[in-house]
Amino acid sequence: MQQTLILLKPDGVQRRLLGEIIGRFEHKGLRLAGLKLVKPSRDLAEKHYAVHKGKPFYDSLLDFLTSGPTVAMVWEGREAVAVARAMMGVTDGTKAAPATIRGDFALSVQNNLVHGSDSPDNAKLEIALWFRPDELVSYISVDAEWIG
Ligand code: D4T
Repeated sequence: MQQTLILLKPDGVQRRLLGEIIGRFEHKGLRLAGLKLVKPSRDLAEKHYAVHKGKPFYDSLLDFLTSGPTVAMVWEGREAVAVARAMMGVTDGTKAAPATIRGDFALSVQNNLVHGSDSPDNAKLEIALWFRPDELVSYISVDAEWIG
């Protein structure tokens, strides 16, 4: 079963969109395997966004991610990485399609509410960064046969 790391970034928590956004992943049929509220340290934020080090927006991005509580989640299901990315919409909220999370709730590029892993390999690395193995819960959902 494929897993993906989803972050509800500090703007999502501050704007009280947690329930709305968790509901979307839940209703899609993905299964929650891990969930916690974190105020990310600079070290964690640097590791998470290491690929962007040196880019003009890097420092501002780290300030943003460390500015307040973030909800870290692991969602799993068939093609979970691609499914979650499609549900999030493109990075720039002004260009994200309606009915995506960013399309419905974001105008900003930086403050775009959610992060989702961009490949199954990166998902594994990111999940290991944000969660200890014993913080993830493995179980069978009772509606699994209906959801596929
Ligand atoms: P994440 O990684 O947060 O899921 O976002 P994306 O996958 O959609 O976008 P990304 O990796 O290209 O960018 C990561 C993060 O940086 C912010 N950002 C990006 C920014 O502030 N200014 C910029 O010009 C870009 C390209 C937004 C998301």
